[in-house]
Amino acid sequence: MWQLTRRSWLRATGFASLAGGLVRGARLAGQGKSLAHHPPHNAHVMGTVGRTAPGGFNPSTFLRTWNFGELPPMERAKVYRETPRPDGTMLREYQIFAADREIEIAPGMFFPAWTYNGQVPGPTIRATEGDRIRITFRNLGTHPHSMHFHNWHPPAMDGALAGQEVEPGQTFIYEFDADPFGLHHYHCHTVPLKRHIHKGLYGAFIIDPRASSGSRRPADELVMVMNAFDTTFDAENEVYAVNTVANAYVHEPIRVTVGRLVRIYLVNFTEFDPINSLHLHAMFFDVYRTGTSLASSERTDTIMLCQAERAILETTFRYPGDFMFHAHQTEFAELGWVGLFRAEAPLT
Ligand SMILES: [Cu+2]
Repeated sequence: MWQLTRRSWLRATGFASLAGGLVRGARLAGQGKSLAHHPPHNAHVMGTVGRTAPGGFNPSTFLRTWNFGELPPMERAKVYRETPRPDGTMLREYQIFAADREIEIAPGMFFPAWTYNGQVPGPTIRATEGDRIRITFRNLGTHPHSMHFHNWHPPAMDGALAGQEVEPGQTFIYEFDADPFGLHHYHCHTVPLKRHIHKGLYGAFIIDPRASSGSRRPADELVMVMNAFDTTFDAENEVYAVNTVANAYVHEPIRVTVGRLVRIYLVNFTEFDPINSLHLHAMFFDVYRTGTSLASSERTDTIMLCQAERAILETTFRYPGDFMFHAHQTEFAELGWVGLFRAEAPLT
């Protein structure tokens, strides 16, 4: 069993060798293969050694995926369907299930998660303002769960009120209109809430403005959910990340193009810490808090969000090269919440 506390973890591993702690403390993914034999790459930044197993959750794919766009058409049709309606809006139908699953949060390090559709964060749901959303939610897990959306909806669809837990083996259909436009999210609202959220039951929910509300400029769009994992069950996190896997974007930098607008959908689902933040090196970005306005409220290089807060960030890379981004609670960064953008000149 995992014995390090967060503080002893920090003492044991230090700034540049988180991987040592991971290798010591974690079950190894590879059979008989020591991760410690791999030379640390990107050793100039703090990080983990090795990669998570292929075939599992891929943070790079997750970044640019919504409405199950990563799946082959036949597979996608089993979980997502869109039907045009006479008024020009869309009926969007989703199949979402809750299931217990061990997930890999750093190379060789597993966390007993509760998931939506087997992944943490859950699938990103995306609609246009005015669309109708219908979600068939099946609880295949071992505890009561629900889906609680942050948007306008009638109380019967809240997923948080007495009697709205969905028992194991049961199904509930959530149905509501996509309103208001903005960056929202969903999460389980079963008590004890902090445990149900922390175990992994949350996801991003994007509502694009309808034409009459205006539009956002075309951009390279990225979904980033800040999260963390308490691997010792002492209500303190040992591993921090954006999109679950510690240091994932150090090992596989997010490739962006110089001169092209980048839009980040940033959601904070960190449990046990009051806030989380994102700082982008050498650049500034425009902030649209909750995404409910098309006018930016702020231009900065650091944004702080409490749990369930979210913001759309827009920026354009001026220079080619690597740009670090991380939580500016530096302790979080040292425990996995750091990544890189790799900006490349556009193809001519
Ligand atoms: Cu739950």
